[in-house]
Amino acid sequence: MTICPSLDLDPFDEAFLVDPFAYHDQIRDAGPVVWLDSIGCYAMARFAEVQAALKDHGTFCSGRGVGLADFAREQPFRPPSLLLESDPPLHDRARAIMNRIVSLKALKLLRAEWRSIAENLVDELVSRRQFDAVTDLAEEFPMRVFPDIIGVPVEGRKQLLEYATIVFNGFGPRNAVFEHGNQGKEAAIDWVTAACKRENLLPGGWGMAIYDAADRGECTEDEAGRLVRSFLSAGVDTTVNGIAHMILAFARFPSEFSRLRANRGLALQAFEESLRWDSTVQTFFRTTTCDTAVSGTHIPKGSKVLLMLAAANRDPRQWEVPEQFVLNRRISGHVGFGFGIHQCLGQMVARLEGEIIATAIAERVTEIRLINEPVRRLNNTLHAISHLPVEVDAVAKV
Ligand code: OVV
Repeated sequence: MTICPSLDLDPFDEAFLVDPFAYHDQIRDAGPVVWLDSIGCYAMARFAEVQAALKDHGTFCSGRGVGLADFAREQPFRPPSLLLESDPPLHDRARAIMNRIVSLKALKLLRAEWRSIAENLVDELVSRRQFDAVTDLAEEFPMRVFPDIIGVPVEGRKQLLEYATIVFNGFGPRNAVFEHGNQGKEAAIDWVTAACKRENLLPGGWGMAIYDAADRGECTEDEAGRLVRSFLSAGVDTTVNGIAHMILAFARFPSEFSRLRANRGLALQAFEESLRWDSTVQTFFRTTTCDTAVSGTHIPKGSKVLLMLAAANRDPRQWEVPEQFVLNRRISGHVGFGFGIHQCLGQMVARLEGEIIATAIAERVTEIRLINEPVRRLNNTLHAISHLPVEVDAVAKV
């Protein structure tokens, strides 16, 4: 057995959260598994070990929470998610209900309408030349399409973004980012709790479809509400920041954006690669169910292990020039959506949103320039941007 190296580094302090990529080499190079004194847990940042741990859900479980808090010792701040914070067989039963709702067939129905919403939005932004790629685009587009699909009340939908901040900060320690980020957002919890109820969901939406499953006896009424909550927790801020970082990639790598303009068939690849390049969900934890060994390093039973997805997605052991956004690389297997049984349930929704935005931009814009550096919004889990002022050149009208 190798000795596990100990690092004096806090992956949730402000300097780290501002620029996590500046610290990943240190963690990856220290060893396949490291001990982080700052938070008192193990961490993995190399691609091979992160992917293997995600695959081995029997050893690296989710039911004790995927944040720093161990649900076996601490009361979670909300009832655990039946999908994210659960293990088989409960997880698989919940996932099956959701998979039937978020189906290829359901998504096919959305494409044409989402395209026209994206085209109208991008037309308007291009005519302005200068806009905020976060507030005017990356937040605006998902907010125009996603809440309608779930069928939540129109009044107060902005609360979805505030709620996501609370949820994703909650996976980290109770640090300054958690305290400041969550301040004044308490009302969002009440709004989401109400929005998950049967009587507040619109007929025909994915939210009500879960209650239909409850009516067929597939889950209880309480479970149905909690599954709606998963849609509302995971469905907005993730795609917001995925789209924001894709636009940032287009601005930082103009030759790759030109390549996309020359071949719009690369739109989906562009979104996928942007997710590898700057992974929205930076980290999730697992808890070991038994003593185990990872590449020769012993990890005792009941340990919290930080899986650094974003670091794995830039591991030079796996990727060539990982810090560069490159459209034509072989990208399958990246862990931006996770891997294994918990792999992102909404990944097809996210991809559809990303592909549609990449296409609409590539059709209308020849160049995207940053007017200012991105303004970061620190979050314990998400790599997030609050403002991204850009200037675009419109495609010449013929
Ligand atoms: C992937 C994710 C993030 C946050 C919340 C949930 C899932 C949930 O299932 O509630």
